[in-house]
Amino acid sequence: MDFTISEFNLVSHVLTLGYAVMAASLIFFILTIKTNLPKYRMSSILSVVVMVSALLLLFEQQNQWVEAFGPEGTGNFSNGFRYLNWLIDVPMLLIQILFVVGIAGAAFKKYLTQFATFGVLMILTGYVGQFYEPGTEAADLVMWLVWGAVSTVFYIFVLVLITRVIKEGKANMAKSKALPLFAFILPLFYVSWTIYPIAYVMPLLPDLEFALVSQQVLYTIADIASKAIYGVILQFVSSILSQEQGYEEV
Ligand code: RET
Repeated sequence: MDFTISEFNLVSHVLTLGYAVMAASLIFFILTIKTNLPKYRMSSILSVVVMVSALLLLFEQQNQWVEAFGPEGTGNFSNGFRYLNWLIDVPMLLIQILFVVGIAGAAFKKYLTQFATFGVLMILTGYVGQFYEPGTEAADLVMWLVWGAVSTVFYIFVLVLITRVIKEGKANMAKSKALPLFAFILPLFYVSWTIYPIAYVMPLLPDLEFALVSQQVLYTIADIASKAIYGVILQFVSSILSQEQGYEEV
């Protein structure tokens, strides 16, 4: 791989921005937890779990970029750390919204199991697939696309479930001032989560350097939107709902 200095620097800056946003958001979620009623606080706690995991794994991803393509680069770079991060974060992000929507009891257990199962299978099959990415040692176009397609099937299950959960949330918040903010989560979710499979297939482009730079930029945009912005919205929705239920921060 032959990156120009600008390409190398751009990816390095973007990866650093990624973990800096996770660090800043981590502080935000800790400091704002008390603006919420206790029943909503598990959402903030799960945001904290997501931020710590992303912070550490994205930091490692940035180190690997420098080791691979820096002045004494080894050329050994993969997105493996990201997949390990998603393995933790995907189930957490899907489960955290259940606390804000107010889904409890048997329905909570059902969603939790389905979210965790489909989320983990989506990431694991994608993880297997990325080993066959064009330009890598084990490059195999067919295997790469087939595993990507299997992962997409699980992704569609996730989309169906989250659409259902958000619909229930909208019904529960019909009379709340939080409704417009909460309603923003569905388009945010669809756009930010769909950037991941788009980034996955970027190496279909003929210019592999350009493809890999774009892939890192896209993954970072998706990470900031699906983890940090999503978490901040859920935090504000929870604090509006808490105020409407008569809660005042002590
Ligand atoms: C893969 C493989 C190719 C097919 C599909 C994928 C979907 C990935 C998604 C990842 C979401 C990650 C999130 C992480 C936040 O921490 C695995 C790239 C469909 C949707 C939200």
